Amino acid sequence: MALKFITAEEAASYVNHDDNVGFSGFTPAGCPKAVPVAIAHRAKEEHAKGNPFQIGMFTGASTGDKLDGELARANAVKFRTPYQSSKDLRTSLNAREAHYFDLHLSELAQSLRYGFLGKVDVAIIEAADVTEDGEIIPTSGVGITPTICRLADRIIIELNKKHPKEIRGMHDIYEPLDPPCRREIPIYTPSDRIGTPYVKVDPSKIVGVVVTEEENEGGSFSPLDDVTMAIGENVANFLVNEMAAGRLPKEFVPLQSGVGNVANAVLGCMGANPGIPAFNVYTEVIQDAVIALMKEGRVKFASGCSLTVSNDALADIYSNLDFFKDKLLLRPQEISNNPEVARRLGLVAINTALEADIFGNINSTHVSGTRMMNGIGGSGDFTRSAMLSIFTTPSTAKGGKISAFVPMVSHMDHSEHSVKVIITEYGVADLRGKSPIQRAQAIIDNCVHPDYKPLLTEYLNMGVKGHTPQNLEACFAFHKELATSGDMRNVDWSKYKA
Ligand code: 0RQ
Repeated sequence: MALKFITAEEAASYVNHDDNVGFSGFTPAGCPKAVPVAIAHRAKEEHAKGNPFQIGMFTGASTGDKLDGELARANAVKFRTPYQSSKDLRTSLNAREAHYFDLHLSELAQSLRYGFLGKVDVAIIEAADVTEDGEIIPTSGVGITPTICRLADRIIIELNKKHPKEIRGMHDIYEPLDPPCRREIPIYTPSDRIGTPYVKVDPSKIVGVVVTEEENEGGSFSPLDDVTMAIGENVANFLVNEMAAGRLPKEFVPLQSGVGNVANAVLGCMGANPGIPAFNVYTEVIQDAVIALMKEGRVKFASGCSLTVSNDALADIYSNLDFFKDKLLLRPQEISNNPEVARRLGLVAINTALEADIFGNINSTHVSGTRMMNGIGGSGDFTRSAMLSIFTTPSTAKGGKISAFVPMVSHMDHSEHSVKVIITEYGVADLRGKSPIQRAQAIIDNCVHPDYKPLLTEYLNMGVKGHTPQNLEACFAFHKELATSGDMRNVDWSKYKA
């Protein structure tokens, strides 16, 4: 069947008010750009005429500004799931202008198949190639592409010429069957291929192909500072000690690491540490540090859902495909983040906390318990199922006015039952096998900023009875103090003592 080539504006005309739209990609990698911008224009035009125009959005994870940013600014978002990190969308979610459902990333595709989230009307897919018989080669991120393509009534392809057709072979597309027919996902090492190198769709559903040459919306990393370097070194040294103690195999285990500067620094420090052998990565986002370590022979293979790399790193990969093609594999997020696979491979999972409490519970998402930051992302998929789940965080935020460690988290994403180790620039709190009071002591001794150690020690010693000595009158005193004086260091416990 011949493909129909259309403009982005024509493509946007296939998206109607109230439609649920699924987008390819994972982080800005692999997301469509031209069609979302055209949909945002259409929304603004309709709004100017006094007509409603808002869509429901299913994405892989966060997206680029041309997707989330444009649609949020056009007030075109009715509903959005799962992870986001757009400043403008965040503002809109926190103003409750758009409804946001924060979901574990591995669960989205099956939730769509199970019908939990409504219909998928349209799928908009960035592709490096598409054939007349319906074979789509994704670009640098996969996300939920296979599932939305299968479920959607209409498929729009953004054929982005910035991504070479020759990346065919870098993807492994697999969708599990649904219960009661589901079998094990047969991945036993990160490099195992279990699917096809393309997404196969019914070509009659492709309503049009928009040819683009859109630049990748690749971010950049801040220069490493003393805090991120110290966290990275503490993680690397901790892992070397774990190997020496025989708690990690000498061949090492595959690594999962979150996104951002800390994650990049951790990977860099692990690569530089001679005590850690060359390792494999089984993760969601493959960042710049992985690519650099691959070139040095320190990372042997990386399986992920996206190449969330700077434009320079992506250009490097594309101009050296012979080197990278047998070392990188991009999978749907249902597989890259699959708890079954994470448990089987025995991952070391490293994610970043927004806030932790002294008993080991983690808040990854809500500032002061109310304002959404980004979302849980894949952190829950991995934390619960990894062999060793580590959270990293700088000990303070906002110049020391906020302690990353509080008596009780103001929102909980990962509980004390899943979190095994917490690491800051000051050191490592190993929480395994410890009672609540022992965990609190380990965190205060090893991770908390010196300004907050006396305050948290005093909290622990208030004489509250019970297994976990939470003072229900005082457990949010840090947050209340931040709201009133703007500095958690001003907490005065005498106000809370009888
Ligand atoms: O604010 O940007 O205004 O300076 O939060 O903090 O230290 O720069 O760290 O960029 O790695 O983000 C948890 C949000 C950390 C992220 C979080 C302020 C701080 C700064 C960012 P500014 P940093 P990062 C992979 C796996 C959840 C999901 C996850 C995240 C800004 O890592 O979203 O792990 N993780 N997914 O000043 C108020 C606090 C604060 C605070 C930090 N306690 N209160 N503000 N900040 N702590 C992703 C995917 O799955 C795709």
